Formats: sequence, structure tokens, C-alpha cells
Amino acid sequence: MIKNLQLQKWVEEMAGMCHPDRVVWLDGSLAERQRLEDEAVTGGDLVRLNAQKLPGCFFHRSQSNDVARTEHLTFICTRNKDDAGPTNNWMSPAEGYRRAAEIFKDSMKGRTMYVIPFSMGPVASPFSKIGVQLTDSVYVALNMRIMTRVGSAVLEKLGADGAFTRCLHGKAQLDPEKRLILHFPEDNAVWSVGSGYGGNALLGKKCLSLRIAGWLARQEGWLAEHMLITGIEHKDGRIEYVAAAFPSACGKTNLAMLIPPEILKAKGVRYWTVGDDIAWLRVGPDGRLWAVNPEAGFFGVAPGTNSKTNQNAIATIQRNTIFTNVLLGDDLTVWWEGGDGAPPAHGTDWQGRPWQPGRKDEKGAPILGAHPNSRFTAPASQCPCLSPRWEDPQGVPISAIVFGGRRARVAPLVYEAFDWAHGVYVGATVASERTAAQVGKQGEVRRDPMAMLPFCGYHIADYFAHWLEMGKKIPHPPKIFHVNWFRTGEDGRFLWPGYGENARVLEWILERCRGEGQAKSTPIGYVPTPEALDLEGLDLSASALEELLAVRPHEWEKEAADHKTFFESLGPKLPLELRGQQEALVGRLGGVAGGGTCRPSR
Ligand code: OXD
Ligand code: MN
Repeated sequence: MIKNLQLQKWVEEMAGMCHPDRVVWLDGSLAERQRLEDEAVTGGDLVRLNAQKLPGCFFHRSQSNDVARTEHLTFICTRNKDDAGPTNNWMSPAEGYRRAAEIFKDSMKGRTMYVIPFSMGPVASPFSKIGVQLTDSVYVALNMRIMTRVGSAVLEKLGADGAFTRCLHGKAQLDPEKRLILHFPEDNAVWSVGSGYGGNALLGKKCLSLRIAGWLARQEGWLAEHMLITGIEHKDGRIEYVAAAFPSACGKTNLAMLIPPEILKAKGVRYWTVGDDIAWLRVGPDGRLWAVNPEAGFFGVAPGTNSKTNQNAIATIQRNTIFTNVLLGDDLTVWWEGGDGAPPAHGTDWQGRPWQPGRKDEKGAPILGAHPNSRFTAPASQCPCLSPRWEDPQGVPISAIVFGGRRARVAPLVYEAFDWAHGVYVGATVASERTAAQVGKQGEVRRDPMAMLPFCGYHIADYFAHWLEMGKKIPHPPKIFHVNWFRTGEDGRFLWPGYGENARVLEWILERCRGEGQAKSTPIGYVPTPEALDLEGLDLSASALEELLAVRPHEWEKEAADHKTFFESLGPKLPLELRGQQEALVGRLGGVAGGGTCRPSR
């Protein structure tokens, strides 16, 4: 018996449009999970994996033209075009509903419509948001059960008149020509049709928790961000929390679950994961910024994940995990490039073709077993380093906000913003090389403000203004930093080892938050002095360190000019304060003697 009449009515209306053969409400129970899994296996959506080696795990292969988020088919549908801003695709709500309805119409004939009541954030948290997703994909239903809190408790909380985000999803014909991912923030609704890929189809994730929540956050005075949250413990048992934003596929999951190098472990350093992708941040009664992870699982990139790069993720995905577009071994195990162990002698690649190691295409390029954006979906509760506070209804207090991008040049390993407003400028000008998580040319550098370019559900200049405004509302704001693990030397190789060694950089960041840690003031911010980083036991040459920390005025002059061009592309709404920050940077660069390198003092 559904108490919420609005919900009941909406489900009936949507079923009237899509015409499923049956409508099934999810209750979140274990019995239901088994039923859905059996259904998915029988219908060919999932393959049950080797029960001895990967208990409770499944394999899914999506269509080869449906393997990443499709930003060009993602729209913000607001009455006023300017509310979506220059970085979003826009469509009027009337056109959006009309075009999508044409595709949805009768698209669920012969199929089941699953009704999934879900909570983003712990059901008991006052900050959580409720959504209801309708979908004709059993794969999506099973993923939603991992990524969100699903079922009867959510309906209970919703009660007779609670608000919820209306999330309608349908595979339709999985035709890229008939694919639309539409957000209606004024109606608190998302309609996604024609794709089964996670970021397009698991509507609690990017669509609700970033694009719709961002809109709500601006109205309600909080921040919805593309950030991991991790707690760092020291010998005295104190845990300090960091929220960090990186563009997709830049290692957020690895950083969230980091295992420090032995030398730091011996000093008592330990990481506790709160979340790996999304943070909702509010000002707490103590005047600090507090963060909640709205998700309940990890939707991580598989390639490159192995026991060395992320032992905790590997431990997390040994059971109850759905693998998508990886290589399927003949013994019903999975493998991916950059994974553990040798590839199987024979298997089926992500496109369903027979595969064996060493296969090459007609141009001589290796044929990959797993798609570069192949994924695992795993319950957060299985993560060995999961923070005991990950479901704390109030969240955790944030000491530092870290922005990062994938930059071969220019950006040093780490620097600290002078203050909140400068930190907003640093975040607003983040740039990164494109990765496999989004369709498009890989390697190309693009500005990705706060790593939110594809996820900001309103005018990005208004978003910057909101960040600046938030700074005034946080009596004890976190410090803001920028990191770049990806700087390369002349030979094109990474200068910094990355992964667990990144803990050394986080140590400096936390020292700075405590008012300790040596730094030099440079035109771009505070950069550590070489001896300020704890590099004990690390094989890093003095010249590599010098290069990692170098701030070259001539490179930064070009960078600052690029910032200006980027800001100009955003139109007249850009906050004056950010223009002022850009000019101040140019001024500081002008103050550095002609074209040299601004190095931290020794
Ligand atoms: C993700 C992404 O899937 O950012 O998290 O693309
Ligand atoms: Mn992400």
C-alpha cells in the first residue's frame, strides 16, 4: 500500500506512457536481490561469475556504442536558457518532455518497469534526498541497489507527502540517435532514455546527486560536489578529513582508499574512506564545513586497478560485485588491462569477441580485453578501510579541500591557495586532459572547473558565485589546495610515483591546515619547500623534486591568459571577484623577475 499519492499517480502516469507488461516495486530485501539476479541471468543481462572465485559477482556487457557518459546528449531543461549557462546543453522543458516522450512511448512493451525508491545519503540523515527511479533495466535495478539505499525504509521516510526526485529511465532501443539525458531542475525530475551506461542510467549518481542536488544546494545554502572524502588518522588517533575533486578517471577512488607507504604507516598514518565520488557539504553548528557521501557503493574504473594501485578496491570487489565491459575469462573470472596477474590464455573481450593475449588489430595496435572505461559496482560496506563514520548522519568535518587535474606541465605537485576566494579561483580554473570516462578525444586539455564541468546543473558562473558566497557563511573554512600527480619530465615520464606515495603530499596539506608545514609564497600560491615534504625512503632525485615544485612564470602567464579566455567564454555573469583574482595573478607574475623559474627556497 503506497501512502504517497503523488508517487502512486506519477508511476501510473509513466507506466501509461511506457506501457510495461508489469510494474514491480523494489523493497530492498535479500530475497528480491536473488530474484532480480536470476531474472537478469535468464534474460541474458548478466552472467553469473565463478562462485568459488567471485561469490555473488556478475558480469555485464553493454552495447559497444554505450560505454561512457554522453555529454553531448545530456541537457539541462530550464524555462530560461540562461539558467543552464554556456557549459551545459539546453532544451526547453516542453521540448525535452516532448522529445523524450516520443522515445519512451510504448518502449517498455514486453518488459518490466521496476520502481526503485532510493535515498541519497543515509536514510536517517536530515540531509539526505529521496528519489524514485523507474527503469526497464534489471541491470540498472541491481546497480541502484548497490549504489544507493533502496526499499521500504525509504518509502516509510517519504511518508504521505514527502518530496522526491522523479527519475525516469528507459533503455528504449539503446540507439544513440534516440538517446537523451534530460534534467528538469525546476520540476525536480530526470528523464534518461536510450542508454544503459552507469553515468547515464544510474540516476541517483551524477543526475540527482550532482546536477539536481547542485541546483537545490544553491537554493538551500550548501554544496554538492564531485569529491571523494577520506579520513587520515595519525598516531594520536585523531582523524582529519579531506574532500578532493578530480575530473573523472583521475584516481579519486585510489586516493579515497589510499594505503600509505611503509614509512608513513610506521608513523601511524592510516586512511579511512568515506566516499570516492560525491560529497555534499554543509556548514555545521561549529562553523566548520561537514561532508556526507550520498552514495552507498563504488562505481569504479577497472583498468589500472590492481593490488599495488588500490589493494582496498581489490579486496572490496571480491564478492557481490557487478563487472561491466571487462574481459570475461573462460573460467567465468574477469580481467582488465593493468589488473592483477597475467591475462587468461583465452577469453571474451568487452565487445563479445574471442580474445587472447597479444592480439592486434589491422594497424598493429593491441586489441584490449576490457574497455578503458570498464567498471565495477561494489557495496561500500565491503571496503576494508571504510570509515566507521561513513554513515554518520551529520557527516564528517573537512580540514582541506583539494582540487586536482591531469596536467603534464605547468601545475606543480601541490600548492595552497592564499584564502577561500583564491581557492575558488584555483578550483574554477582546474584543467585536465580528457580520459576514457567521457566520449571525445582523449588527451586533449580542457578546463573542468571544480571537476564539475559535466555535472554542474546550472550556470557555471552562478555556481562560482555560490562558492564565493559560501565562503562568507563558513566561519572556519577548510584550506584549499591544488595537486597534480601527473607532471612529466622531458622524457614524457611521470615525475611523481603517485598512488600510495600521494600520502606524502596529503601530510603536507594537513600540516598546513594545522598551521605547520614549510612553504614558499609564489605567484600562484604557497608551494612546499623541498624539505617540507616527508620524502624519507622515496627514490626521487633532487632534480625531479625541483621540477615537480617549479612554478615557471612564462608558463603561468600563458596559463593566466587561458584563464581569462575561459572566463570570457562564460559571459557577463562571471563574478567580478574572479576577474579580480585573474588580474591579481597576472600582477603577481609580472612581479617575478623576467621569465625565470620561481622555485621554493631551499
Ligand atoms: C564517474 C565519472 O563515473 O565521473 O564517476 O564519470
Ligand atoms: Mn565521478
